[in-house]
Amino acid sequence: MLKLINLILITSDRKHCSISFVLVGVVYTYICLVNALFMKNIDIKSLEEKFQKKIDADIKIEPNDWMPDNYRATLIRQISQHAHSEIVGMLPEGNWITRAPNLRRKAVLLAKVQDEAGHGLYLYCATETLGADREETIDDLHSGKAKYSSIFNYPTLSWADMGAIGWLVDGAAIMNQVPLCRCSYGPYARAMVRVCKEESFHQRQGFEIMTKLASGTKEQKEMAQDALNRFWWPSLMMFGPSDADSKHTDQSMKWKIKRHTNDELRQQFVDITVPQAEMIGLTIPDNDLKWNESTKSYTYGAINWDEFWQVVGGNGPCNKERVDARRKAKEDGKWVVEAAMAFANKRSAKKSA
Ligand code: FAQ
Repeated sequence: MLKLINLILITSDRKHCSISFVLVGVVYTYICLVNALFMKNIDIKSLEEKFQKKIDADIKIEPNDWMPDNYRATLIRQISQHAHSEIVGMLPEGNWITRAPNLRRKAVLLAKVQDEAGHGLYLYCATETLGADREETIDDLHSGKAKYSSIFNYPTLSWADMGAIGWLVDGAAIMNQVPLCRCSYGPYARAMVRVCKEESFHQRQGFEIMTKLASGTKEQKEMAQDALNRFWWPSLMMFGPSDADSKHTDQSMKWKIKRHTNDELRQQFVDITVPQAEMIGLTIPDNDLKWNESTKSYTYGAINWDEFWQVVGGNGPCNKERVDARRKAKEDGKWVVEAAMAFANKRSAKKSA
């Protein structure tokens, strides 16, 4: 660079000399910028390599560790969708608390719905460890920007639906969430351990309701069969699109956020659930369902993916009702937040006085 400046000084008159200096300055700044960008890319590449090595060695990623931006964004999307699902998932069952057939059933259902609220709270906390703002996350649900599980956009028409939700929906949730206990992101994995313990209680209470109804009067058995008919296919859809259409699976598996593909988990769910239905004398509503001796698993009929994408896109039977209920809950609960804040402020003012 100095040689170049010297050459300009020797060979140029005053006017050309200053133009040349400007040009040299521009070229120099450009070279510096390209260099900085190149170095930054090398730095990020080596950080990414170190990060992937940790993942490959099954070392958990913790909130203060370096992580690629897309890993963070994928987790915020998945965990917040999961949190919203727990909270919206309280609505279809909450609808039956006042109509439970006896005190025992009412107490159990109440406890289950409270558990879902707890799951939502752990999961919102997990998104906060990634830098997400809880209020913004919840606003995204209320504005329709954020997704939540498609299953909760179906109505609960009879008491047997409480059985079907516990048995099938919590059953599918466990199938999907047990592997999440080994997710590479520490706070999510740890939250899932407790969530799965509670979900397995939920699954058993649902199966118990179905067993009782299926062995009850003709009307009760019909009610149980009707609930199974309506919840079977939406439960299979809970696992997400088929692997061919799942845009996140490949990367999420490399990062060990997901440990199995959507289709693998769906198949495991079918294989476990079909014998349970047979055991209680109910029929899975699928004419193409048959045991495949060579794969030692069930082949099942075609899933209506058009229905799935309609529901995910906001056009399911209850999408509007669900989001409206959550918005109303926020509005109605404003005074509680204000009272809690006033109390907290008063207490901290007292402490500092
Ligand atoms: N509903 O590329 P993929 C429960 C979206 S909790 C709506 O395959 P990914 C407890 C997906 O977000 C139930 N949207 O995505 C309970 C993505 O959206 P984008 C919830 C869905 O993430 C029981 C796009 O489609 N559980 O039930 C659904 O790799 C009883 C492409 O999909 C969890 O959230 C769906 N079913 O795999 C409560 C578990 N499936 O990016 C009350 C954690 C996919 O285009 C009562 N989540 N999408 O905006 C996961 O394991 C994954 O996120 C999957 C989807 C497997 C759900």
